[in-house]
Amino acid sequence: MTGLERLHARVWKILRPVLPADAIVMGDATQIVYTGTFAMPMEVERCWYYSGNYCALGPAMPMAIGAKIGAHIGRLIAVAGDGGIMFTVSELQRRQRNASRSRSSFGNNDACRRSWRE
Ligand SMILES: Cc1ncc(C[n+]2csc(CCOP(=O)(O)OP(=O)(O)O)c2C)c(N)n1
Repeated sequence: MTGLERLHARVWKILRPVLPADAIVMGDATQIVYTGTFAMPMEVERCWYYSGNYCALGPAMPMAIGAKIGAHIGRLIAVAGDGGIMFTVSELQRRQRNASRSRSSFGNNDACRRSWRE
């Protein structure tokens, strides 16, 4: 693992015991989620989601809100980078109104701004 992957793996290691086994993780196309695909131990089926097939930025927050409201999922987190969340940042307002018990984490590693500037 690279140094960054080790750091991300530590985050997942801290998160795992504080999340119920059936908690859902909605991941965006972001480095910490890529690491989570092999570093986050998921014991219950259909609890780990990320846009791996098309690698689209932005679906984590809308998917989390949809699961919370539509499927009444109990514990759920959305994990998105600072670039990915900007695709759906207005969804935060909807979350506040309709799904305020969900949690989200946005990692700002400045990589998007750097790549868009180059
Ligand atoms: C809709 C869409 N636009 C552009 C991309 C290309 N893309 C993939 S990852 C990425 C950067 C994501 O940055 P951030 O959310 O900050 O996550 P990081 O990987 O830096 O942790 C970009 C622009 C994409 N996958 N989907």
